[in-house]
Amino acid sequence: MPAGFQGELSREANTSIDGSWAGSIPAQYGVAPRVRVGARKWFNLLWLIPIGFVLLVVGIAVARGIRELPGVQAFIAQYPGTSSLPGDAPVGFPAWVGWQHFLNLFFMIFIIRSGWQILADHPRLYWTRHSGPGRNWFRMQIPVPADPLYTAKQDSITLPAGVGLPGRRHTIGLARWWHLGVDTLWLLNGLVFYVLLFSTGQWLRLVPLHWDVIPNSISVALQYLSLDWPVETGWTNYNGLQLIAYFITVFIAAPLALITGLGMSPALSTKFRWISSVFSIQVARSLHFLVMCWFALFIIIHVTLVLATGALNNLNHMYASQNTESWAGFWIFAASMVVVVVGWVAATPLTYRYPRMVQRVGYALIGPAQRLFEHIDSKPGQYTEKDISPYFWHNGKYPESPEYQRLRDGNFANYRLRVSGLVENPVELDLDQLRKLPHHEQITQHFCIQGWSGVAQWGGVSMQTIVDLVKPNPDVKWVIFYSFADGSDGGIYYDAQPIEQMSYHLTMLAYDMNNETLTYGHGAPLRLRNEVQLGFKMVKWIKGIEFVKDFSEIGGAEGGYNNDHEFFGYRQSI
Ligand SMILES: Nc1nc2c(c(=O)[nH]1)N[C@H]1C(S)=C(S)[C@@H](COP(=O)(O)O)O[C@H]1N2
Ligand SMILES: [Mo]
Repeated sequence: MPAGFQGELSREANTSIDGSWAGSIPAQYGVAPRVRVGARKWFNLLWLIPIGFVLLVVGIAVARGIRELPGVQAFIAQYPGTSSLPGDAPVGFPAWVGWQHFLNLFFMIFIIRSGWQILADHPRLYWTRHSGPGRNWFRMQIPVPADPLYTAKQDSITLPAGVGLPGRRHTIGLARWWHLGVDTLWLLNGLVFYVLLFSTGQWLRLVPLHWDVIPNSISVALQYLSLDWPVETGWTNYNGLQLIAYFITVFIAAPLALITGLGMSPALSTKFRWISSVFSIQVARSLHFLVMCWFALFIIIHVTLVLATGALNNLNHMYASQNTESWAGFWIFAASMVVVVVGWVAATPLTYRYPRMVQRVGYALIGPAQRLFEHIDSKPGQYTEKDISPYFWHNGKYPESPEYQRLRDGNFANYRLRVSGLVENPVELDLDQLRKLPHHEQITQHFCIQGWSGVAQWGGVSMQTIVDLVKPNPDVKWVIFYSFADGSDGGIYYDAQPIEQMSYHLTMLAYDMNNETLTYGHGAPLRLRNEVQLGFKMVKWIKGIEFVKDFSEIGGAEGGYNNDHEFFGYRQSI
């Protein structure tokens, strides 16, 4: 049994979620979503509701008026709404379309709700990787307070009950298991859809094949707006507007959701440098949000029109694979809605009651991809000094122990980093000794699980140097980093890192940041950097390092404080 800091750990791992969640973090509701116009004016998006209503009324009046014009009537007669289809295009909807349509909508509910929860953990969007105050173009939170030690965790907000998944403030860990787990199912469903679409010829009905789709869709828009609706031919041939909307949804929005999602992975961004330099995590995140807006808008308009333009017939198409006016499709649709509502209502209480189960299922689905990306060992050099962010968020719980306070008061002259465990040569190093070891420097980007980012220059010692110094036994699999600071539920903060990653080019202990001594807020005197992982794995205020076989005896046995207590996972390359 390696000697270490285990007595200072909380031995607990949360198994349910209640009022004591995340250090009894109180609810905090933020502000209604707003978008920046110009340099400092903010537009409250709730205004879109009345504005949209007025625009709709005006649009209807205008459309009704101009439909009287002979030129417009001639235009509509020439372009009634549909382009002609090739003779061999299939007619009607096979049953698989109905199944896929249902699964798609069922999965989307959990994906969108958990996506909102993830956004609520850092309720701001940016177009630049320097996600500092004043740089956001969208926010659901007040401007960043002046307090220099304000943390991103303090900035997180609560969503109204039933909206976010799971719902409570700062439940991003579990929201991510929902989001990433159901995403894999949604992508699989989408893959099957693509394969069937192209192997059955159904794609002919979903891809615009003639330019006349443009005048046709203008004509259809006019017809819808004037409330004198186009003839429904959905069973055989979508009208121009349907065609464009479905095409964008299936062939542009869905792939973009995947690509922008991957664009937020720390591991991938160190590998695909060119693309991540141009399209930073924040561009990916903003676009990911806009894709969600497209889906939400599409769902609202699609459902409205399905129900308003011959509901029974439309529901028969999708739910009963028949082109009739019977009630068959309606009843299947109604039953499917019961499933949707039960799923919607049950998801939150289920998550609070069985969070580890939600995590296990989520990890079973997305874990293979996360483990795959962890093999990416990138070299330094992606960023230069001019890329350093002027503002770097603080996060986590600051150290309060008298032990730390004494060391800090003495300018860390009495600080000793204790490196122990299953090693040939355990060492204790003071800061002078650390500074005498071969110097390692890197300029890298930080990816917090909450979604903010920043570039900084880190100076210190490569972890490889420490490994060479202490010579771990061959059976060491994990390296535990212990902090002077407690976590939010008590017991010191710690994290387990895979031994392989200790030899990566971008894994280091930093004592300098941006050419100055590491500050208190950012982890003085020593913190970890491991750039294939999300920020929560990078322990600040390190007091000791221990090499072990496994982490089943350590803390709550989940491989890190944030996994013991907040379900963040123990390997997070995405
Ligand atoms: N000891 C300790 N280390 C910690 C945390 C913490 O709460 N306690 N938070 C982590 C999280 S979530 C992030 S994003 C980074 C933030 O580092 P920064 O404050 O330098 O930006 O530190 C990580 N290291
Ligand atoms: Mo974080």
